[in-house]
Amino acid sequence: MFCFQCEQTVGGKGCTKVGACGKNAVVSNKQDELTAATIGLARAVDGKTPSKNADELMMKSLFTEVTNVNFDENRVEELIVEVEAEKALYGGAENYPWTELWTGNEDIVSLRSTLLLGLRGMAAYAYHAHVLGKDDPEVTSWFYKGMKALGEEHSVEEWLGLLMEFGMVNLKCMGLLDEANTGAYGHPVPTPVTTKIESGPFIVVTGHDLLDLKQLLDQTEGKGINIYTHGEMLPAHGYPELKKYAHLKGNFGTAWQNQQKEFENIPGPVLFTTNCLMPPKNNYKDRIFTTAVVAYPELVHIPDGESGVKDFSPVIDKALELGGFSEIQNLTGINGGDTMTTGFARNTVLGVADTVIDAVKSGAIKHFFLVGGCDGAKPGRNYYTEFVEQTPKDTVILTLACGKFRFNDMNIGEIGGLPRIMDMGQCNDAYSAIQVAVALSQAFECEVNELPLTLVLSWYEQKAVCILLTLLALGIKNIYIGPTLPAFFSPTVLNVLVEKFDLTPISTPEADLAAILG
Ligand code: FSO
Ligand code: SF4
Repeated sequence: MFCFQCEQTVGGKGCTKVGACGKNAVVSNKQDELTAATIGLARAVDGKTPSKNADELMMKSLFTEVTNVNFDENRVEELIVEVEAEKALYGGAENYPWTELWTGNEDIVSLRSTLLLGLRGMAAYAYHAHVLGKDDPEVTSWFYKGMKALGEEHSVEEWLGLLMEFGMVNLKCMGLLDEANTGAYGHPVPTPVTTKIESGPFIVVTGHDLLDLKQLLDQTEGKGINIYTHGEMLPAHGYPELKKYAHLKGNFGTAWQNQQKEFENIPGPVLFTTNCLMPPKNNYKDRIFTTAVVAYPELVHIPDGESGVKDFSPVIDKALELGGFSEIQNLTGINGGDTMTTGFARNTVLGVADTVIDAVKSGAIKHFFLVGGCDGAKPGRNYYTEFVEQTPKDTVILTLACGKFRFNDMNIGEIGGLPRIMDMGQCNDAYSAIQVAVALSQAFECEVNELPLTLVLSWYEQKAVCILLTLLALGIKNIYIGPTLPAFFSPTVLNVLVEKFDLTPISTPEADLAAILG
């Protein structure tokens, strides 16, 4: 096996025996085979119109290969068989030799891998929009274009061109998901979320899929079962059509890398709708349920239902069987706070745009930071907590994705009636952040790069890769990135990114803040 797609890759170079994520060599090789088969499908479909099934297979296969999503060799094998059968309908084509996916000229491998990993990330977003009935032909067709391109020779310039084109397509895709989520559940509104867990049966839901949460809320209504979000599901509390359910009570736990501790002997089931699943420990293995493309051997999987409705009875029965805590649990976030406010997506922030603009003009707000991205287990990630703690009182912190659990229970005050930390949502809500930045640049009649705004990002897996490519494609410069740089950036590629986009590796909060505000 060889895999270097995420930030926790062994030695910062690559996992070669077993993944630091727990993925074994058999699964890893099967995922490479699946990648090679989807390149074959893209080749076979070239010049023809793909079926809906082909489109779904493209998205599902790429999503399946994302870090911490699928650990089940049988499920990956099934997908390979399905892709091969679909490919045959278009007259077939050679698959890419899967053992050569990560070999060749270092810079070409780097560029090719960056495109593939970006496509994997985008597939997750496209899939969430797709289950809500939203597809965009440009996004869907780019999966074929991108996968076909992966199997071809290109110059460095051509690869960079493809990456920038992809970045703009991913912007469309995040916009599509934003439209799907807000269309189905309304625009998020600021919502304080408690970290306390009430007594009685409960279910924890994690991942990004709001439709799974909605169906579970419907199926548990009136059953005396409370629902708690976890990780990337926290922003669900801000959506009017989800927050209206009285039994959507609060948030359990923090970011994904703490799950093996937080789920220890938990008296309720946990539903994983996307990533980030870690190999479950024996003391809670029987309460973990997966759905959609998430899979792990021996765990109960909730299949896609007839006419789009899943049957969550096994999860519900488990919640009733386990019965929950016998008394209220006064849990808190990492810094001891018992409330995590979310719901500051684009509609809310742009709704108070005049206040924000006046505050900038009067000097009350000196700078905006977007401190966002994924969380992870490395100790260097304390940088982000310390960075937020050290930001001056006249600055605002926008945040998104699961990295925020390092500071989203802190109360660092307000400016002009607005909290200094504003949670815009999941990683895909980077779309909201981009809309806000564009609106501010219009209001101040300047380029986004001239705004008093700095992006301080943390990355872990491939969704962060597609978002980074979107930001670069938009011409956003001076992004700080950490905790370490991707292993799949070769020194030459990194040089290009640093020279062209001023991409800056994080150093210390003190030094970076001084450089940014200096
Ligand atoms: Fe986190 Fe995991 Fe959104 Fe990622 S839960 S790390 S970028 O999958 O998805 O932020
Ligand atoms: Fe290693 Fe990350 Fe790949 Fe898992 S996903 S095998 S940890 S590089």
